[in-house]
Amino acid sequence: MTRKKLLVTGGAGFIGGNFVQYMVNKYPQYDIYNLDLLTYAGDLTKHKEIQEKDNYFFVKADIADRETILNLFEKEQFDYVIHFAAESHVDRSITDPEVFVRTNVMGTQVLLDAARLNNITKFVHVSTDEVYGELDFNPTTFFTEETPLQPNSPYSASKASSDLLVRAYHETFGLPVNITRCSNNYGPYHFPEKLIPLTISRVLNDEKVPVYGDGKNIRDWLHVLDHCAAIDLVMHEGINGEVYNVGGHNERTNLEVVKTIISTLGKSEDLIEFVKDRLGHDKRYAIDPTKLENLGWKPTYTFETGIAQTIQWYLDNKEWWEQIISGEYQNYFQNQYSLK
Ligand code: NAD
Ligand code: TDX
Repeated sequence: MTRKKLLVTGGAGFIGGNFVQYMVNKYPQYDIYNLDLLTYAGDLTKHKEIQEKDNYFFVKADIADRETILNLFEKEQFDYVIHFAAESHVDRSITDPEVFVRTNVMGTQVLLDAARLNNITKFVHVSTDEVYGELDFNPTTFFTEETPLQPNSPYSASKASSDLLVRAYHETFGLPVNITRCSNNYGPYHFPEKLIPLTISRVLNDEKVPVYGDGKNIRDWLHVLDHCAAIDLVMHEGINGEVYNVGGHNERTNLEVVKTIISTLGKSEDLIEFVKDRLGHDKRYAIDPTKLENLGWKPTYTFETGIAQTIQWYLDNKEWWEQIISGEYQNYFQNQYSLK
């Protein structure tokens, strides 16, 4: 039997990186190709335990480079494409939106063309709940797959645009696609510009933690390994053309998240500093995952078990995040925040 070939884009990043490791270990019978441009958010040191495996391959490429991508697809004849590669940080999309359109919209369109011309079995587009805009604080309202798209940031607008292209390639060309829209992920290898790893790394260094506005905005936290299992399921069992929301009902205010980390690490809440709010800051995200649960998915982490495991991981893997925050990240941090 010929081996299945799986192309994972963005596999040097946070979620794509966890997914590559999960798939390489779970499916020795699949060849897993990790395609990544290695931007500031990509790093391959996380893959030292799988890089020698026979079923893992790395390709350095830009998803928006049409010629390279078309040649690669023609040569390798992938069965599955799982598309994570993106510019992913909302704050960066506020200061520099252009690269978000190039990578998230144009890059996705190049991949869709390559997939369409090479008869793939499935294209899974990893999107976000942010495309739905924001919810109010009424705890009984949730995003479903039917919620209209109302993105508020340049990041979420670029993701919504890519979602619409994926949908159109299914309707127009019959491309076998799924779109997944997940809530905020957290877990190992989360880049320290995002709230949870930023807080853990700064608290461990006894540095101030910037909380936007009043800290009452709500996010719905999903452990990255529960997300990986969801994508594995959608890839194999998802009905072509369908959207699946991924989330585990773990809503917390930002302040609750920051205080949980501070108390777990035995530090003082004096480290919290309220700073200027994010522009267009979405109030609340919360996912109704019923459709995916009906397909057979169930999260295994609660926020309590997941955050404890994640904090421990950052304690055990200091060299990984210290190497990141000591480089170009310093300039980013100084420009983004004016902390005392
Ligand atoms: P990340 O920023 O950690 O990683 C993105 C990866 O994409 C990096 O390895 C980067 O080098 C690569 N990349 C960027 N531009 C590229 C290009 N032009 N060509 C090839 N590779 C390129 O992102 P993440 O947090 O792992 O998010 C992965 C996906 O999941 C994104 O599509 C994001 O929109 C989506 N998502 C993330 C979250 C979250 O909480 N992190 C939640 C919902 C959805
Ligand atoms: O320094 C900070 N202070 C702060 O209060 C940062 C970085 C964030 N925040 C707040 C803003 C948000 O309400 O914390 C919340 C979480 O912020 P981020 O970690 O930047 O995530 P968010 O903007 O919610 O987006 C994330 O989830 C959806 C991912 O980065 C996106 O890629 C994904 O689509």
